[in-house]
Amino acid sequence: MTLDIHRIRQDFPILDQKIHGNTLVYLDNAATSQKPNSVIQAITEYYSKYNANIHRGVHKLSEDATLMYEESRQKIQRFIGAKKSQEIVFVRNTTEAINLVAFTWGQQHIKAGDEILLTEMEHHSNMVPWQILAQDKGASLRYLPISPEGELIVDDLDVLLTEKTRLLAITQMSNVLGTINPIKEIVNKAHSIGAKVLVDGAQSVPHMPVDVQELNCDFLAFSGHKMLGPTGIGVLYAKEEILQEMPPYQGGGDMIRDVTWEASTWNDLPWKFEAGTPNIADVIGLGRAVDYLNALGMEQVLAYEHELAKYAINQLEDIEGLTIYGPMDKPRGGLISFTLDGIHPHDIASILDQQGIAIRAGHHCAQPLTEKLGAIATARASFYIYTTKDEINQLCDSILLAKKVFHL
Ligand code: C6P
Repeated sequence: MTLDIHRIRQDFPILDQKIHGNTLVYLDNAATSQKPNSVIQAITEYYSKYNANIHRGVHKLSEDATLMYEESRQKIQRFIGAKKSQEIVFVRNTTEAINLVAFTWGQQHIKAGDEILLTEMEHHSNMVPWQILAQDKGASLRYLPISPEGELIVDDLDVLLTEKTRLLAITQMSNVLGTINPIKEIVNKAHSIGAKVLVDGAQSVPHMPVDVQELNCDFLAFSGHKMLGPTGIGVLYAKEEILQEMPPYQGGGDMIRDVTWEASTWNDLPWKFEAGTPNIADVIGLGRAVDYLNALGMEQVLAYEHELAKYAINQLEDIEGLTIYGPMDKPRGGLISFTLDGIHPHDIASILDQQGIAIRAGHHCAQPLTEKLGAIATARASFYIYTTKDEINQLCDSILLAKKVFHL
């Protein structure tokens, strides 16, 4: 089954509008995706029909809200192949999920002299929390390098994974290069020396099948807003035995079992990590986003994005003075970062905006990587299930127009 893109587009009301007089071409999906009607409706329905706090009331509205909230958790459990729904913790986004691990598991397990291994293609969200932790504990950070083609030099793990390595924190898909990393092989190597592995799934979970049991990763972090869901909701997956041992991240309502004047005991998983009234509406919205993706099939989503990336590379390669970053002849995520001789990426993005085309320009929260690529910034076009080849043609035409504007 192939995706019916024109049918899919009808589910996304935002796409049907003019920007500066031109039909919107939304190519900033790696930053955040658009939302289908079903997700928007799920949120409206919650607020208009059964808005109530969860896990507290015995009244009907509270029971309904609790049911829907916990049902979303089960949908997400199945979506990523987790063993139990207790392993799914709701947080705000990928960033919060990683911080949660750094400030709980990390505080517990990282000590002076330990090493945390990252890669050169990490987003700031998978660097800065580890920098803070390492500085606090007197641990050190090491980085698995990338090749000139924008792929991890996996063989270097044999040197970089040492008996001091406690954690490897790695992205499954680069938000700058589009590289898809061989996580399973990397997890096996890290586990063989006793290190835990955190996978940043911000760019992978929305775009490809991800099965945590198959990957055997210890932690997986991802955001709802990049996978058709609302903003303000994200997920931390962790193996049950690890979550059991981790101390809570925040204290307050819902995460406790018993409280006395002196001390408290903790609720069962996963609520031990969900202090206070959670983001009920957006959890329900995320559940609906998962339904939408399941109906399409993640294999199909991945195949379509591979096709789009290949098509875009073929078109963009023909533009003189344009440099594409990341693997060129391998299946890669549906995003392309590029620079154009003589025009700053921000100027490209501004000119494209005038044509109704939304792309992102900058370091994409991966400043060290962008510097390593020898660029101050890149322009990035990122695709999703509603992107058409015609939109990629428009992107290329507008880049040619930008060259004309700059007399290049
Ligand atoms: N990257 C981009 O335009 P949050 O902001 O917490 O939802 O996601 C953070 C994050 C973590 N890891 C990776 C690989 C990411 O790509 C992102 C978000 C966006 O590339 C916003 S900077």
